[in-house]
Amino acid sequence: MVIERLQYLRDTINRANYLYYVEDNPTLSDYEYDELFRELKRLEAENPLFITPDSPTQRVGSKVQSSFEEVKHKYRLYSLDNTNNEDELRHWYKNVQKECGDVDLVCELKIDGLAIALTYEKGYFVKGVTRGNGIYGENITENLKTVKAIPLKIFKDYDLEVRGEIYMPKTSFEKLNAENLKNGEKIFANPRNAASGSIRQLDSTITAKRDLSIFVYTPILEGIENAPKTHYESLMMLKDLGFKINPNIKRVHNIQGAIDYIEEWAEKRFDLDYATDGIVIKVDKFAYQNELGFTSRAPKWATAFKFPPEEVNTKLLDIETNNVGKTGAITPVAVLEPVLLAGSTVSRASLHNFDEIKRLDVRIGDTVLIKKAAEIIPKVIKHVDTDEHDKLPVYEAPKYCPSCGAKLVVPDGEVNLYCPNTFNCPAQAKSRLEYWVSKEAMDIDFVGPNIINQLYENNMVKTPDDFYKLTQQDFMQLDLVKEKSAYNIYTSIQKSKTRPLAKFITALSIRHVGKETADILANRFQSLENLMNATEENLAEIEGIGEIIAKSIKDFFTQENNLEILKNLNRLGVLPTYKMVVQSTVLNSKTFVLTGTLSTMGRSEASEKIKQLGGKTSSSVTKKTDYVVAGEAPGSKLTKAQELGITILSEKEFLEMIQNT
Ligand code: 1X8
Repeated sequence: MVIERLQYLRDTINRANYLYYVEDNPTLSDYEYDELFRELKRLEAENPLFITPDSPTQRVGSKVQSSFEEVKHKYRLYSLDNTNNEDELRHWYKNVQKECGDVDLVCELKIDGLAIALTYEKGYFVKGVTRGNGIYGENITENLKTVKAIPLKIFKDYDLEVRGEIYMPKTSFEKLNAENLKNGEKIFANPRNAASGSIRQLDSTITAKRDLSIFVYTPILEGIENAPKTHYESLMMLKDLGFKINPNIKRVHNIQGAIDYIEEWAEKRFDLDYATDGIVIKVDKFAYQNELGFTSRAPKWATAFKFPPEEVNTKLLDIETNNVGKTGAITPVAVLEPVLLAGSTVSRASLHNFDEIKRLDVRIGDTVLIKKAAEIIPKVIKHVDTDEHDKLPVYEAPKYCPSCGAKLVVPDGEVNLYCPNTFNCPAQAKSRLEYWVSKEAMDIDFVGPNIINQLYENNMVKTPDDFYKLTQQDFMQLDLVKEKSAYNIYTSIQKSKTRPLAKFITALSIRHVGKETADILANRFQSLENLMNATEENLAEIEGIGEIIAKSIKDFFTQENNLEILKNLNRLGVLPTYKMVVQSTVLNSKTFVLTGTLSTMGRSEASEKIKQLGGKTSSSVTKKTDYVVAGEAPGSKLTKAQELGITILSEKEFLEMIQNT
């Protein structure tokens, strides 16, 4: 009796969920739904042995995890090649035709969300994993169970893997941000980030409160009896199994059909309640797909047309100049009348530097065109020629530092304005101190902008050497710092005393001396003393360091207050270390470029190994590159290397090379 009632309640609620979240066709009132749900919860509490994995009560989230387990995908998730012009698209189809003749294509919207793989066993949802790098992903099963459009049980008892895209509807994204703003919580930049942040919550009860949905677009048909023979039919199969597929799919007979589809959706996509960033085009027949096969990173039987980055006009309200960086550079920021751009509200944009403002003749009060490429901060492209523009005063760059009032300078050959006051400028000093503790530099944990601000305002730390004068007791004077965190702060500062020389040089925030240059300097001079004694000529001769950098370094080491800080650091026991680089005959002075994902180590680990063995790494392929190491899904760097005839190493070859030395 109870068993039957439980079965009835589960089925009724699951059916209502399906109609509401998949078919978008509500049947029960909220009240009726809640009544049934409460009864189910009560009966399950009384009969816990009868709780089934597909019960709707399993969707509320429960587990708090400390991290997500990394899992290897059973079937690799490939990337999609993409293009943003019609000619390339026609070219892609020509290549298809060469192999298969005229073929039908399926056009689908490209959803701007998060790719995931769902595994079903005997019809039950058992595992959900993020795409990750396509080979490894994170197990987010508990969180995915809270997404109501994902069936916990499908209509056939298949063992099946499907791929799809998790997304947050635009309206839910706006609502979430409005609420978070009210509660002083995190504001997401766009629906994609909101979806990603929500589905990667370690506490699944938080995920359960977020409105997430999914479109499923690919089944893995291995082992399915009487499996469909075309992609289009496989989408129909997914629909029949209870999955939510995108309704705007279309089968066309040639590339013109696909181009018409792209044109149709170029504007219509803005009326949808989910973000799309392109159109996916796939060869329909699996027999043809198999004939075409894959490149190392993507199927040849599919491609994506990416919509061009969006542009929009808005008003330039102000140009903010109070941002003083660690090198003293003042970066102008455009303050804009808020506008919606590519799915997020934009109220600030980059103006790069004052030269750019002059070049664009951007004036406060102008209507400006702003543009956003995927994931990048929006940027001001130009002013719009209006009658007002001519009446507005030409923008004048500031002359004095907004923080300390010093006269700003433009060093020779530069476009940026700099405050020359280093540690005597409060804003610059804080930026420098923040950089000192950062991962890239001295890597001091537990000291963030808030602690630095307090230390600075209380006159406890004005320059980096001051960090090393403080005791655990000193830190306990700070707001919200108790004994334990004071201890953590103190020990991580002490631990940083013996950082490698390269990190120490990086931490000094010498203009033009970032991580890469600091590496070169550390390897060349091997001690701070040697570096300080180098002449400008010595420096300028080093490969990778020109006259401008040499001058900047020399300037830094001639300034009295810098020398004072360095002397104090030394006296306080901050003694950077230098480990001789093991010279490898094979790797010595060779330049490597890494592309794609390595399965045995991260990119920074690989870089580190190359450097330890005397090689160098670079981020772009040029004639000077000696080796390109191609991991999984390598990008355009591989193509470039092939064009230039540069030796390409597989991961295995690379490992052999470093192991043999
Ligand atoms: C990525 C996506 C695909 C589809 C939709 N949205 C995406 N973001 C689709 O096929 N309908 S396919 C895909 C991929 O293969 N990387």
